[in-house]
Amino acid sequence: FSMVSASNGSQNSSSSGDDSFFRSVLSGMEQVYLNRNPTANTILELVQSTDDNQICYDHLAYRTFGVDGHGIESMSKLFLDFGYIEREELRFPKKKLKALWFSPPNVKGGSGSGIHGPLPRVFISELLVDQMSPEAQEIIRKYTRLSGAGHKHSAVSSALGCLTWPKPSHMEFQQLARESEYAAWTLVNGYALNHVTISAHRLKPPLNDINNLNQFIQDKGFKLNSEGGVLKVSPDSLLLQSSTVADSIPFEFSDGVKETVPCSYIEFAQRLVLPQYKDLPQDKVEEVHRRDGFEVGNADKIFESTSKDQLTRAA
Ligand code: OOG
Ligand code: NI
Repeated sequence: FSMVSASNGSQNSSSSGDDSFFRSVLSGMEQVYLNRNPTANTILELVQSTDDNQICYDHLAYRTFGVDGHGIESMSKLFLDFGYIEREELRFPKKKLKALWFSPPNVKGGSGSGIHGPLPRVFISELLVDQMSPEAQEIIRKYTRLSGAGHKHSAVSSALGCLTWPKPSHMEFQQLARESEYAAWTLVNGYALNHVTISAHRLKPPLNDINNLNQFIQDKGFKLNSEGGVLKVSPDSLLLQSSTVADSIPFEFSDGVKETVPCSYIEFAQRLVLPQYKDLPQDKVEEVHRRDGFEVGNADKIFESTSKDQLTRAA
């Protein structure tokens, strides 16, 4: 009799790959993120140690250059191969960005914390490189060209914490930053995890209310992104988000200049119960009964978590 069954709870279905391998890849990305970003690392520890909270990630986010295969599809491939489904597109014309989000497969298991909990949504954006100035395009295309087939190995790059192209000069970084802080961020951080998002409503009270969580984070001395107000609220008022200001890390440019550059941040999201499920008893409410997806107005402000304005503003 077969000892392995497709329904043994480990979700090793032939169509969506091995869950344990997939989570190991995500875990590598998470490790790079935690090592580089002390704010995110400390906040995760603080929230977890408060009342022995289990952390569920709402989503993971990545940034890319939308040019010659280096865009969203370079990073989405991993997730699609492991059962994720492409959902909606979001447009940010002023920032010259577009994004896609993906929902996770319905796998059982994942009873741990973080990457070992319920699989998160994924939010991947790309810079619309064609719309940039010729000077900016030249810099971006120089590095994506130097990356060769690197975009086919974005997951390896993200999990190892290395770029798929050589380091830029300080001048190139600055020139890009003047036109698009997103572009400059992506040039020095590549496929590194841009942020993880803690699912606020899946924490124990009182931190399951995002306002309490925000207060908790600020009381511990961390700065939240204040763009358009600390709490970002969707028009239907069912998706509430906030985020820290990104940490900075020392970076040595190719010309020897050493300077700190913005790295990653951590986000918090509370998804409220949809109106049609408002009468469900609280212990019957699951993630599927809550507001799904993302919101352009919220996201537009959350992008600013790595901006110079937010990094240099007084606390
Ligand atoms: C993504 C910003 C948007 C969200 O949840 O709406 C976002 C980024 O900074 O790359 O994370
Ligand atoms: Ni996000």
